[in-house]
Amino acid sequence: MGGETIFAKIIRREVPAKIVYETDHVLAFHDVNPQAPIHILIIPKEPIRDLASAKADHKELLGELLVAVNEIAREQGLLQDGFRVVINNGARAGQTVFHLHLHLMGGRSFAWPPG
Ligand code: DGP
Repeated sequence: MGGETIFAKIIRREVPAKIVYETDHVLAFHDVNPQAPIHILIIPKEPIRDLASAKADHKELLGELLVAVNEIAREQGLLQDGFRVVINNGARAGQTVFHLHLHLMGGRSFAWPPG
């Protein structure tokens, strides 16, 4: 249910995005509405609606997403300074695009708890 999202169009290059990383299964690009000096979205190419929809079959893919975060954080020079990784699951948690994505943010300090 729900149809495809803007991220499906980005994967197909029908909507432009500043892509920073791509493998067979994963794509990463700058967030159009950045909440930090560096704010990158890491997504599976497979249109999984949210984290809660991921199955045991997605174990390898979920691992690939975190490996991608790590590589991108290094490429963006964030390892020394620290960075934050966020998944919003569901509208109440702030999810607005229903295609699983990880937010990688860095270049500033972050409060905890996040509010
Ligand atoms: P979330 O609220 O967790 O669902 O995050 C969705 C993010 O997606 C939000 O930070 C803004 C970003 N976003 C929405 N539409 C586009 C788009 O067309 N291009 C890019 N690059 N980012 C988008």
